[in-house]
Amino acid sequence: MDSETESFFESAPPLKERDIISEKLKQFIQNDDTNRRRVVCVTSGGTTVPLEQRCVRYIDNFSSGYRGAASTEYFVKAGYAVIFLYRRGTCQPYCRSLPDNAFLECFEFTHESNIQVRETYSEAVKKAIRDHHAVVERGVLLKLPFTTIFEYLQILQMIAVTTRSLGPHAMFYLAAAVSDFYVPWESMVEHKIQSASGPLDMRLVQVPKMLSVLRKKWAPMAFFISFKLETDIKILLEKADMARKKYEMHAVVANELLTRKEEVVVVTDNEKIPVHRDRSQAGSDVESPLIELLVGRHSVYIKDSNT
Ligand code: PAZ
Repeated sequence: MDSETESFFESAPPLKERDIISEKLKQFIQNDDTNRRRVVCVTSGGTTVPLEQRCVRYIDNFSSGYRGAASTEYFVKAGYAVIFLYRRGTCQPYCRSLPDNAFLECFEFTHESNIQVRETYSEAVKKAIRDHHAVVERGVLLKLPFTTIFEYLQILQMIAVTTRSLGPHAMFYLAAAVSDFYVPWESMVEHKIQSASGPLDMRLVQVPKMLSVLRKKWAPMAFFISFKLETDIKILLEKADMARKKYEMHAVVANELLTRKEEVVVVTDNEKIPVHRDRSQAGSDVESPLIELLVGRHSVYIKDSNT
């Protein structure tokens, strides 16, 4: 690890439940007698940057976690076991077709004051429960929540180190929107910042580029997909390709903020492949063809690694 990365981890607040997470991860990986199961770590949602140690205020970003939740469903369908590293409170797999306040909207009282599912939501609720129960029973989904940039990177490191034994069968699908700047723990005030002190003057430092360490040191055999988001379409593909080369990603998925649910471009070493939602199908999403494409590329990678 370079010195910036080391000092990030050394100064980060200790991860709560580190031992429990470590045990869950070990069991999840061992839950495979053939050791040939494909495992993908899907990261989802945005990391926060706390401004106070006893955090009242924080910097956040827009990510809803839809991409990660939808992709998780398609990876499970394709036979993968999924470690879903997600931001607390963001979109969850198998709940996408339910309303935000599903608990209140989907249910109603019967005449006998029991609870029943409203007719309009009946099929969506049944499907969500059926699909979710199936993955729980098969033990193919491990959900690990994070809130801050500190939690996210510490858990990601644990996942990488634990899945190393899977070699090329492990995939990282890094859809989370990760903060570029943060306040180091030791330079953060302990208590709530007081507005009476006048304008806020605060220095944010750059988050060390963990993709390099993740790819080269923590999980050197795994298959890596990262994401590049821009709001200016003119620089998107160039930036995606730069990231691919710099971090030696197997592919970078380029997307633009406003059209991210309609189309993405998968940038590899010799191609730029546009992937669209099937607009002729109501309720279709871009994640379905995207995961199909990436699963195919991962198969080739595994085959090539074994020869
Ligand atoms: O979470 P969401 O579905 O609202 O958005 C997905 C996304 C745009 C966060 C993801 O596709 C992505 O680009 N993640 C990486 C963002 C970045 O460049 O840091």
